[in-house]
Amino acid sequence: MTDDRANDTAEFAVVPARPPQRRSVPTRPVVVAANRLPVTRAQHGWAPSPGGLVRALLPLLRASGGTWVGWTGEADDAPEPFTHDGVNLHPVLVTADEVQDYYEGFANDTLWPLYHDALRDSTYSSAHWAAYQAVNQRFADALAEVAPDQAIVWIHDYHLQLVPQLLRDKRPDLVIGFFFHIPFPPVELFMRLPWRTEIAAGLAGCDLVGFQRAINAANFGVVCDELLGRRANVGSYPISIDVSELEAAAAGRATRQRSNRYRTRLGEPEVVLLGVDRLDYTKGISQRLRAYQSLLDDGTLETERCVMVQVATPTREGVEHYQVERREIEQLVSEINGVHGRLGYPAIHYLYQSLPLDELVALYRTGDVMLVTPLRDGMNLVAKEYVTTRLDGDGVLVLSEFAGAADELTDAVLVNPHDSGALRDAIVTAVEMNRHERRARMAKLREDVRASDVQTWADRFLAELVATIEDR
Ligand code: ADQ
Repeated sequence: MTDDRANDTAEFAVVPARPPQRRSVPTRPVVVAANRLPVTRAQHGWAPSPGGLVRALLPLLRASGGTWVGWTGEADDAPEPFTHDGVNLHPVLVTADEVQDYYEGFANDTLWPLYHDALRDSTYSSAHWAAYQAVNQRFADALAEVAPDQAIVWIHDYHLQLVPQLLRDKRPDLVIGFFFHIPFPPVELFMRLPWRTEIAAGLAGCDLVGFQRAINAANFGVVCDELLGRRANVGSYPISIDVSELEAAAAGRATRQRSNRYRTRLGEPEVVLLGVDRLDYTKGISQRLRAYQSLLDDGTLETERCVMVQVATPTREGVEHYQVERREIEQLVSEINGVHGRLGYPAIHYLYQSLPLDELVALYRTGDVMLVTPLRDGMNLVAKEYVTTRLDGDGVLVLSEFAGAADELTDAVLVNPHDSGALRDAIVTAVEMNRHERRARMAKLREDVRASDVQTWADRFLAELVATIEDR
């Protein structure tokens, strides 16, 4: 990399990604169910949770008089239903025991690892299963109570797989859709689950089950066929981000100035390598750090030239696999800095923190090489956020083939992160890529994300869900 990225100030003009139009979206009221409500408790009242999903769905709920059903995120906390910013919110109780057994236990220590290629051993506990059933029943009861006649109910993610059939039994008038944010595993792995038939039957209560990738939909099709002897209505609906929001956050002098300050604080390196993930073993952070370490060890990369920044958001700290992963990452960071750091210039800057959007975006603008190398990921929004914020048209995305985003973002440097040699090669390719190729690839990546934002995703899923009942 020989040219000076920091001096490159030409930026794409920011125009709205898509006019705010509603297409064939439902005339029926929409009710959303997700493990978490779209708000969290703040010092005074409630604050909206960040994220494209919330921004995409709230206008729909507001316009249709619909409701969002979910947990506040705190144990034993179930306030009366309330309205926030024009949207009806219906809290569902999760007790302290259920946080352990339903949330940390069944959802995040049974289903999460199994659905992510069994990257870690799952726990199979009948007490956890009983809590999962109880919470799913509570969600189904709440939905049956709040859903208006003939409403559309859109259920999100692996925490709530039993809800569709439980709800269908109580309310046959409803249109029920489900979206998996995480992968759905191949039948060989799914069959390990002692409660596989109950879960498949729970999902089969839907009119439409949506997945991130076609392969996930096909996996579920096989499971339905083998366990239930029937076909399911499935489709792939790759989720995206709120392009306008991210572009607006990235535009303007404040972001550029912040990014320049970051670069100065990093010691004006020629190349900043960046990783931003939840601290989850599926994200491949330790494999990425080892690849960087080995490139420093053999002198392929030098700290006079490169620096790495890894931001890891605290997550699921009550689950042991996460505690182990954190220890491993922090051990690696300290080994790398111990051997390769210089006074005042660590080889890797590590933050175990969640960052506000303006800082995150400035960091994306500082990262010359973005390393998104999960071992398995439903989609991965960080990859889409990175290219969307690169209004300067520069930057290289290294992207795992095992992230759903790889289906769309084919102009990234694609890599198999299970192959340590390939990971090393991909990093070197990205670091050495010439300016012409960087800009050509980034232009295509930005086009790909702009072509389909989170609103398009929600509109498409709901339109296809409503279409399914015409065949009923
Ligand atoms: P996640 O596994 O949480 O989501 P991802 O898609 O990468 O993964 O989304 C993470 C979000 O958190 C991004 O919006 C990112 O900006 C934000 N984030 C990450 N680190 C942060 C930090 N340190 N500070 C602040 N924000 C941070 C699940 C699935 C994914 C799928 C999404 C959406 O696992 O595969 O893409 O749902 O369907």
